Amino acid sequence: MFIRPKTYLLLTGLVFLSLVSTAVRAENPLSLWYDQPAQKWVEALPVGNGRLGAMVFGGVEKERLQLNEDTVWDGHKRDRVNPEALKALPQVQKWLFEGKNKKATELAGQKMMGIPERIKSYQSLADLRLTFHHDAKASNYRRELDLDTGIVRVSYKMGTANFEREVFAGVADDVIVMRISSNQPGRISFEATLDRQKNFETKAVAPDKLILSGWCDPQGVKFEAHVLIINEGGTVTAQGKKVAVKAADAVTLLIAGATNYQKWHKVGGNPKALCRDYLNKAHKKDYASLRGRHIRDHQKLFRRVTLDLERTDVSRLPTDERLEAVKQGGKDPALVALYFQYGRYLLMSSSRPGCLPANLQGLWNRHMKAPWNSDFHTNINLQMNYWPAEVCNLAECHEPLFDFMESLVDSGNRTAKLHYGASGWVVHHLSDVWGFTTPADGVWGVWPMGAAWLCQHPYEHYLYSGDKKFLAERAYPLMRGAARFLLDFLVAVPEGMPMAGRLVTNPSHSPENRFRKADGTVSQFTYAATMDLLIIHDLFTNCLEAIEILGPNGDFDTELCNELKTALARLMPLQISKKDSRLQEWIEDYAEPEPGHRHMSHFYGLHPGDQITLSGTPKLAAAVRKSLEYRLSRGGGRNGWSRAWIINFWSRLREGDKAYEHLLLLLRKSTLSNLFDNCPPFEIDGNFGGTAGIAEMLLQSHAGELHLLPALPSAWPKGSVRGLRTRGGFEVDISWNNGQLSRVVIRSLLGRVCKLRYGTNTVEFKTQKGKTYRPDGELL
Ligand code: FUC
Repeated sequence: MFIRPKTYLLLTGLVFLSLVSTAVRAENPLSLWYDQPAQKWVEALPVGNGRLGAMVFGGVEKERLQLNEDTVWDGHKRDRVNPEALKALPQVQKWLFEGKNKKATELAGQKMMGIPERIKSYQSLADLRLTFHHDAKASNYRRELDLDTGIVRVSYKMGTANFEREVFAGVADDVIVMRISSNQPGRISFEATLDRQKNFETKAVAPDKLILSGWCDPQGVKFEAHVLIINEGGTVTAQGKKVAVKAADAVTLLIAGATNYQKWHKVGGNPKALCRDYLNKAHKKDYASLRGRHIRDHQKLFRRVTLDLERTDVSRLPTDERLEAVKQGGKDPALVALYFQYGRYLLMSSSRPGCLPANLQGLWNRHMKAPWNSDFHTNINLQMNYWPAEVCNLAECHEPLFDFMESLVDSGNRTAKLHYGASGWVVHHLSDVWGFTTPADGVWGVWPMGAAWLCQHPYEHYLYSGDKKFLAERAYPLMRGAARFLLDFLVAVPEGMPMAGRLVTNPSHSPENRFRKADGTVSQFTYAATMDLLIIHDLFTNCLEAIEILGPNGDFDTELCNELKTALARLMPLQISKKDSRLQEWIEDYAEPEPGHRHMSHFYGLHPGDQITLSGTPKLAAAVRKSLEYRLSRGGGRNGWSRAWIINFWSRLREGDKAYEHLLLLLRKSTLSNLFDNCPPFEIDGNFGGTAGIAEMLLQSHAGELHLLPALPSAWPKGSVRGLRTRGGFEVDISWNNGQLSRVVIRSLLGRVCKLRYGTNTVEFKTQKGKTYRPDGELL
């Protein structure tokens, strides 16, 4: 086996004392690297092209590529509506208004849940295992993921021979490519197999080809994985379920995966033919050309943004040791830059046009029954996955989310009609690839706000791109349908109650949180949770804006426009506690059994919404701040995604040092050695929320102006960021020194007026599309 070089980081307090080893070799600031193979799945390194992905372990004698294809989902299409739901609704609503929460909960549990109320899991496709015949011990081992090329590389030495492996997932060729080479001829010998935990068959169908075929559900997904092994020199032979390579000079493996899944209601594809086709096409190109095409595709997106934060001695260590050093109090701002770029890499690798959106684990999942089924949770997680998409200049990676939303509309219409007697479309707190839109997992799944929250995303895509065709043809129809549902769903508070006549949601939840009533009973189920009001305000005001853009003469969708305005005027106002001035999470100032709860749903108006801003609504901003401080003082932020959200909150409150404190906590407490987010267990939302939070510290554009360095922490006195994007269509480069802005470059993509803020200084100027501006003189 390889010999692990001893790399010990000795820290006395914060003073870095000594460093031994090969560690100092790492100079690529965009590389995650390690001096040992992955022992566990959460140490392996991910590659992906949106649809097809692998976790690469890099073992010297035993290599493992755990493979994923994004449509390998258990279950099948079925009608999930509950025919009794609508009948139960009025009674549930009545009891909730009367404070009979327990009775309402029982009835909703019996009558309002989807049938069945559980969904099935996203699953692993297969494992490709290579067993090498090595005759010596390895030294100089190194395993790395180079974010700039999107290639995982493993290298080691045996005697005088150097060995190298490269793995990438090409977008254009839609296969995973692995190249194994040595600087000495005839040194590569290994056996390859494919397997999986269940429901599969595997065989070598030719001397150089392995196939695994499997299924998730007899009525659902069937899939195949094909591996073509192309040897240069030596021999390749089939031996039962194995392919054996002997004494080759170099070997290229082409790995294809496909399923019969076509749409949420259609499984007519032919995985065998698809895999063959992928391999035939890829086989026509040599390794250099496949690699070149991959790097070109990758860099086209990846290189749009750079972030430079200062490197320290710690920055030269392997990534796991850097993380450990930060856990021990070491300073490594450049690790934050790496984490940020890794977030962009992960989004590019798990969400490309034409594929499914990034799920709870992005694309990478080794389980047959994953934690939370590795599904699409719509009460924070799926949305968080896409927070970095626009600002981090990866707008096309946002597209799978819009396709997915459109795929839910038919089913969402049916659920709206049969569960609520409403028009429009509804999604509850989670979904799958089979059009699941009904309440799941228990009464707290009766949260009909998922579609409305998701609708923020296509509208944001419009705000960044200014693409009116997209707004008219895709964003607005989705938004309109979700708003239509809510207009029908909103009910007036009955006469005799405080706030009678105000419009509220009923039933309602503040996602996953509970409250204690004056009589001591604990419930989750209520009416008018604050988050609902914030989401509704967000959606309705966005719809009104869109109506104005699409019909500047006031002649577009006038009926809906009037309904939205009337409803907004009657919507229940937000409540600030008379006891302690916090923004209330519920309509009543309930006590909280878990005051440090991971969800902070009532801060939605601060982020990701924009109803609450420091300058626009200072009183509400102060109330949110109080609630946030209270949440944190009671242990809030324990989960990765929850911590990531806190970074965004503090950034919006322009508290750079506090945002940074939580960014450090995200790294220290919720990050695995391969920099995957640890919810726990691994969940990718925290990576994306953290990445968005870093962008939010450097640039904001939600309040009608481009705010430069709104939450720059004192820990980053010097740095630069290039290529972030803003609402209104600008691309921005910012440099700073001694904690002060030193340079700003604005590229105008739409020719709009640019309003800039730095601290208390502001400047406003007209721009021309395609032109670049350097207004720093006016801001400093
Ligand atoms: C929600 C969260 C959990 C987890 C799950 C996927 O239920 O409260 O922490 O993220 O989604």
